[in-house]
Amino acid sequence: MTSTSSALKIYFAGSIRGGRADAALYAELITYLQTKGEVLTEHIGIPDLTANGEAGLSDLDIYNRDMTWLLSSDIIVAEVTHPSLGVGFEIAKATSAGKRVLCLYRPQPDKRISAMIAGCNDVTVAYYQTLNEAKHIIDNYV
Ligand code: 6IA
Repeated sequence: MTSTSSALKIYFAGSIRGGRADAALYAELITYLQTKGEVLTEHIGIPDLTANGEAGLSDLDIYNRDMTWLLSSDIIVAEVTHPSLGVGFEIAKATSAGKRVLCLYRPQPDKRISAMIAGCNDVTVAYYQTLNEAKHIIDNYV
C-alpha cells in the first residue's frame, strides 16, 4: 500500500463472511475508487479471498488492522447490497467517529436494504443498477 500522504484515504467495505457473490463487483468499484485516492482495503475485491479464511491472520489481527484503517480513512464507501454483519459494524463505527459514509445499494425485487442503514441520517445511501451509475455516484460524492 504505497501512496503519498496527501492522497484521499478511502476505506471500501464489502461482504466477506457474509458471502462473496458480489466480489467481482467490489473489484470493479475498488479499481474505480483507486482513480480517486488510496483504497486501504483493496483486498476486499480479491476473488481468491473466500469466506473461509485469510491465511496468517487471526480474527483479532483482522479487527485491529481494519479498525486502524477505518479510523485513519477520510471516507468510507460500502457496497451494502449483499448483507454483511461486518460491513454494518464498520458503518456504525465510522458514523460514530464522524466519518463520511457512502452506501451503495442495488435495489432487488425480493430484498430491502436494512432500515438501520436507509434510516440513518449520518450515511448517504445511493441506489444504482449499473457500474456506470455507481461510478457517477462516486464522482459526485468524492
Ligand atoms: O462479516 P463480513 O466478513 O462479511 O465483514 C466484511 C467486512 O469486514 C469487510 O468490509 C472488511 O473490511 C472486514 N473484514 C472481515 N473479514 C476480513 C478479512 N479477512 N480481511 C479484511 N477485512 C475483513 C477475514 C478472513 C476472510 C477471508 C474470511
